[in-house]
Amino acid sequence: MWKEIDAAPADAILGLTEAFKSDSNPKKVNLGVGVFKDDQGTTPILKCIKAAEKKLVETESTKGYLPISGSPAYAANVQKLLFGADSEVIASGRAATIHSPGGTGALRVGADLLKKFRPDATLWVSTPTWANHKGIFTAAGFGIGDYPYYDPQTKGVDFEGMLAALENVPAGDIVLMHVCCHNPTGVDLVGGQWDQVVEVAKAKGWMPFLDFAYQGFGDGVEEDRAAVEKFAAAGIDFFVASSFSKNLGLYNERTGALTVVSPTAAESAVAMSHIKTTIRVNYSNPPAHGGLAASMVLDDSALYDQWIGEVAEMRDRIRNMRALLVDGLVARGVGQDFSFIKEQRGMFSFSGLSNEVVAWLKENKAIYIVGGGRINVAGLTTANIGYVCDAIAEALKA
Ligand code: PLP
Ligand code: TYF
Repeated sequence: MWKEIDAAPADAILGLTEAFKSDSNPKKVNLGVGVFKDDQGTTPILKCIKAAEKKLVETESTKGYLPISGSPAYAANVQKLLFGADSEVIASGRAATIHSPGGTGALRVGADLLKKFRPDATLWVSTPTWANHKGIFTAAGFGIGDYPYYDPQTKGVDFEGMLAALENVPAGDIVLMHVCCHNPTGVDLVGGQWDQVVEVAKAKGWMPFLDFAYQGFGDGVEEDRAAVEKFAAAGIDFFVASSFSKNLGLYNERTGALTVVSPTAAESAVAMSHIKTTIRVNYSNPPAHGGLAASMVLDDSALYDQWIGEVAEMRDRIRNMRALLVDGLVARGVGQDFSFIKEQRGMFSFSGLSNEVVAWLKENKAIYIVGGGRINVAGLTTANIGYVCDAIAEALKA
């Protein structure tokens, strides 16, 4: 059946990894795909996860199916992490959480669910956003709109433009927002700005859909959830897609969650019933291993403390590489100001490097950067930082 059909284009980010793998240059550096790497350039299994997995092997007694929504203990742990253990949302039972296959799965289940009850809604995304956001919601049948977000002039958030656009989003539409460590720009809203966004959501009646893929990579696991707590306190409907891919390093275990918050527990029960029917006709029930391991870490105070330390280590390493990159460029006499890279948060830096420079670095130096100039800062190591700084300095002079 495929004779007459053109091949689909490779994913812009994952395709870059394929090209990187087949590059024979021994100096090659992958600053493309957003996975954490340690200073040895490997994506490690966290020590807390290794310990949990050891226990799991000893205690696990079945590979029988999980419920459609995943393990209830996992859902309870996710809620504690999202809202804080003492949250009113948890006490009043107005959040419904399911274990999804990664944050991507959470976004897709949420999108399919919304399509049933808001079939004519538009999905609004930031300019720019993670490319897969548009793909996921388009696949679910939504039209896409965009709101201003990144201002290349200030290298910060165009908050005025964003707020003005959100004021005009019709009631019933859906607005996707990154809770922290915005992908690809690395710039986030600050506390008071979130208060204003919450007020607009409440007044205008659109549905906030929060993407929370990097909890702990900004300022800390608890600090990073401040925006989620603000939406929770507003008593409105909203969705959260969260993920343990990055902060627990569980990338290939597909460990995420969709949480649907409603004004009342009764509504929440109705929401859960429809989430389950949405999942049943998709993947039926989630894989177990990642959720069990995550839950074990979150339930055990020693493992939890170890995890908090490991997240801090990842966060600090990325910050350190930001500083080495900026200082390395200054030391090589690069006139362009890159100091903003130190202020950006999370794994990514919107570097301001042009597509020409990005192409030159790939062609001539085997340094792989996503089009648009997004750098995965975690791809930098003390071993390759000198090479990368030399190359960027040369590219900017070329
Ligand atoms: N959302 C954003 C903004 C991301 O950057 C990612 C991963 O890179 C995800 C969601 C989902 O990741 P996963 O499906 O691996 O949990
Ligand atoms: O680098 C990024 O922005 C992501 C990373 O299944 C990613 O695209 C890769 C694979 C995947 C989900 C996210």
